[in-house]
Amino acid sequence: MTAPPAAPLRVALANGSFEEPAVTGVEILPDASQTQAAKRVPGWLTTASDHRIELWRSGFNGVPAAEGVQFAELNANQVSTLYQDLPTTPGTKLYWRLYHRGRQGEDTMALDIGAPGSTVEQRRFTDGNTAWGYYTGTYTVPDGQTLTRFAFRSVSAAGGNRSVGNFLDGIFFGTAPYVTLAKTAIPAGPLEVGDAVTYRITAKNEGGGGAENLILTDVIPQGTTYLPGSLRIVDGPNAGAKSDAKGDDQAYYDAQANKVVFHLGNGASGVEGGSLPNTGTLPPGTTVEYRAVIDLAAAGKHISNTATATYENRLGDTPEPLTATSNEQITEVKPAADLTVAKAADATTVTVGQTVTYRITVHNTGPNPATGVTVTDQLPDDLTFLSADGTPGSYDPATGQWTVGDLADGATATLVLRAKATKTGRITNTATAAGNEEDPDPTNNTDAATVCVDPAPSCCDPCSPRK
Ligand SMILES: [Ca+2]
Ligand SMILES: [Ca+2]
Ligand SMILES: [Ca+2]
Repeated sequence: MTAPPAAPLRVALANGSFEEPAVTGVEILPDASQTQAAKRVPGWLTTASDHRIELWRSGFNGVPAAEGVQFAELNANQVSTLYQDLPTTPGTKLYWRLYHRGRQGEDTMALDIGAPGSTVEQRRFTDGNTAWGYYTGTYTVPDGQTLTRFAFRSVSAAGGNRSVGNFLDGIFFGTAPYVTLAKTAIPAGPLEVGDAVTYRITAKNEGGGGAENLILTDVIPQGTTYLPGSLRIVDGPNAGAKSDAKGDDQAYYDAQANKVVFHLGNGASGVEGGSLPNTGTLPPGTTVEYRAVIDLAAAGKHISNTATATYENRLGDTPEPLTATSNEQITEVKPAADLTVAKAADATTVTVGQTVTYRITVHNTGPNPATGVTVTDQLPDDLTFLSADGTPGSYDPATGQWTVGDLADGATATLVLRAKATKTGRITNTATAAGNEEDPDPTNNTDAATVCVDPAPSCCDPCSPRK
């Protein structure tokens, strides 16, 4: 199993929507550095000497949140900067978006990004107190910068007091979504023709932003047949069994293209994919499965298959289409050989003392070579063994076993078996073939021949009841 490519280092703000911890009305709480405090604001730090951050509940003083039910005021008791420091990989493109609003009138704040201690102003935002302003942008991490500060600085506020005003909400700063797919087969194998195999695919978003319109597709592997009614989202959003029909839920089987399709993530529907949060929010990602039965054509081969997904990065101005490919899942299938047996006698009626000659053939209809082939044909007491010619192989009259050995795909072996009739009556005997490989059709492994033995000299029909 090949491993999927390693994901780039994820960058994502924590608590960017200020939803944690839940507050009533307005609360001024310790920042994330104050680990001794039971109730503090995770993710965010402030330059204020009292380490306090002000959170508002949506609707307090008539101000609605831009996203979720809470937002922040930039300064609590002091004029300060609100920030997070995030490990970054130089050269990485980071996306940011935010909502900003004035409190008493038009407030202005600056966004500073860079190494801690040497941040650079990216942009200023001025918004009034009647609506939230929405802004987006990008930032590419410079050479050598392995820690990046993302900071908001109060510039001015309508009331004249810089510690009042500048509401913030719905902030994202981080890397693009990056979906990884991991595929497994259960059981791992080797499997036999006719076995059912469960394919399970886990999608995780190792990026920062949500993976939008996430659609996973898996073409049913060559050498297998989709098992109807086996679509399931095992865990993650919209978990549960899904129908094969298209449009009624988050998955379907496309018989024409012979593929399964899953719409994944929050808000996924019968018509479009949803949004898969990053693994900081949803560590196990989301897992789907379906089942397939192994075809005879796959006998002795390897079944290999990869799943793919399409999704979008919507952090920028226009959606960026992205794809993900799983590891190649390989399942070994044991060889199979369909042996068939035919048996005939040279005459249907003989007299006591005459020789009966049987011709027994064993044929391998494949698809793989057969090994260790034997045909068991035990002569009944009323027949005395005379001779046997196997082509190939030899016949042991004591055990009744014809040891054929290997039989190539399409090959036939023949045994000519001669025996002397010693008693009148109807004699039926049977030849049965077996080999080391799985036989997908055991019903044709046996054949029988019947001979009537008359008394010598002939006087009557020995196969009719005696008088
Ligand atoms: Ca919020
Ligand atoms: Ca369906
Ligand atoms: Ca057979």
